[in-house]
Amino acid sequence: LTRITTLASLTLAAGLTAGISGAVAQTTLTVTHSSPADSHFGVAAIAFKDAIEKETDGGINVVIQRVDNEREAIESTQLGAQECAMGSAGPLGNFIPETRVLDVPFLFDSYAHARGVLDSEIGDELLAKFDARGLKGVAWLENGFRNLTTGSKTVSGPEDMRGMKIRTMENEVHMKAWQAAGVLPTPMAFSELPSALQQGTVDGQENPIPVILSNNLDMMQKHLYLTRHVYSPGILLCNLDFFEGLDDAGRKAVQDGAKAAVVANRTRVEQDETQGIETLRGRGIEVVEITNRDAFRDAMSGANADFEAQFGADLLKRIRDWK
Ligand code: EAX
Repeated sequence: LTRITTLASLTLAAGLTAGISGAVAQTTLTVTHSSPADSHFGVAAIAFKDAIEKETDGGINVVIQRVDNEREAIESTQLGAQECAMGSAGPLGNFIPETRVLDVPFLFDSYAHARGVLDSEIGDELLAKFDARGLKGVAWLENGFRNLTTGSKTVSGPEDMRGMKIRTMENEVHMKAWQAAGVLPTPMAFSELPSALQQGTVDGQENPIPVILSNNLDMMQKHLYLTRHVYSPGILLCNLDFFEGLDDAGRKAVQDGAKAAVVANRTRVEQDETQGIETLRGRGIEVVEITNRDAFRDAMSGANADFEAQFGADLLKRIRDWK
């Protein structure tokens, strides 16, 4: 009798387990980003989640989490403590050095140029480098062209930037280019920026319109110069073992989710680049169009020989000439 009871309860327990986990096991995918929900990365995360959950009928449950530090989010994805991360590609070169080529100032002329390169085999070749570092490069997102903002100091040409302390991302290509222009680059995580601006530890910072807008950086700065000095890609990456551990349908759902994220992200960047600039102007920051953009290009070009040595003149030319 005892034995029969045991068998019956084992069967019952097995049945319950199957019942709880459903017909197909549910997988949780946590994706982090460091921007407000109402931003170019916030809407991308929501599009990613909605598309994946719909396609897998809830088989993959996507949890969106906001974190402070983009570099730490990549690290934690690499270690498998979280499944995926999205955000600016600013700290990415510290993990996948080959991607640093994209950070060269004045490399891209327009959004169409940058998107064209990232969507081409050049972008795919770079994504393929992630595997060797335990990461799956799922898709290139977009942060946008970066613009200079300052507090009390004003800038009418690049010579006015000499000696200024400008907060940069933890990105050595950006830092080298600023140094070439005589700026004192001050790298720090984005989460440290508001207090650095408020306390006057730095004279200014540089970020794309979607970032300035969604984080209200105009409240801490007086002047916005539309320098568009460097294109800042975004990235969606996942832990490689996690991605490869999914079945075919799961991997396809993540890739389709990424496509939806790219569309939502780019659409929002475009909207911010038009209406967003007007919103900023209306809120009171001085918005200055740059007519001498070539002078800024020349001022930052002192590091170009270094970049050619580091990335190869051929690759740089291939990107610059991309049609
Ligand atoms: O992800 O660190 C930065 O300046 C980034 O552009 C920002 O956090 C958006």
